[in-house]
Amino acid sequence: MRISVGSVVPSLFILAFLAGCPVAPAGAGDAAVPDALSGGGGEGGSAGASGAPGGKPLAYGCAANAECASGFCVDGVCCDSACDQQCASCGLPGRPGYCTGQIVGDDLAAAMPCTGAKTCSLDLTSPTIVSCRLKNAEACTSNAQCATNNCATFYVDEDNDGYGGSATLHLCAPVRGAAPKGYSTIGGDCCDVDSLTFPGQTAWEDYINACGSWDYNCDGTVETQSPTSGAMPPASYCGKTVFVNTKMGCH
Ligand SMILES: [Ca+2]
Ligand SMILES: [Ca+2]
Repeated sequence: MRISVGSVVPSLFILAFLAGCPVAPAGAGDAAVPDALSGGGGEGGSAGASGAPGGKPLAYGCAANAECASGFCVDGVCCDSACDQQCASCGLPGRPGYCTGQIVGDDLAAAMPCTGAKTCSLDLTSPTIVSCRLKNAEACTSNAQCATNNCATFYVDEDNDGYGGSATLHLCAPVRGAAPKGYSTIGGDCCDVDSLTFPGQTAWEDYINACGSWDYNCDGTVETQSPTSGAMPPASYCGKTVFVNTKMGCH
């Protein structure tokens, strides 16, 4: 039995989503499901549709194909097909006995298991409906590769001030998910080795930062005295030229 998507997908998709019930998959990953899969004998044995099936109806518990009237024992229940496509299951809640697309979790019982770095998911960007894609924290280059449909950019935050510098990492992540330890979702840190220098910093320091700059708030402007109190660097900086040829004043 072929699992098709066809014109019923939109309504099935909505119903399944509301009920927490998966919808029919288009096939193994992004590939079509071959008709020949339906005669393949499932997981529990070799009796198959052409053998001498037992009498158990769909959804009844089983350990071998021969126990089922359908000839297919899949995921521990008598199934309406071999159901060995990637991200398809016959044991999902609400649909036992019927081969159904699996939109969450690993699929270990498939001709091409979906596990390890990947997991089953809804593919909102293509008509495939279900597909095997990268788990969270796996490196990615595009949203479509991720089970969450989100390939996030994280910025290396070396000084742990909440703002990352120019170095980035792209990982699959939940939408608006938190950054891994050592990273930030916000970039723009012009001195990522000084935790007192970051975008939006309002506290002015009377000493040059670890990058040799007086641009303490990363706005591209050098502040050689406090914009609020007018305080200036200590006398030890008097007359010295620091950062982009800015000669410090004396006081
Ligand atoms: Ca930082
Ligand atoms: Ca500045």
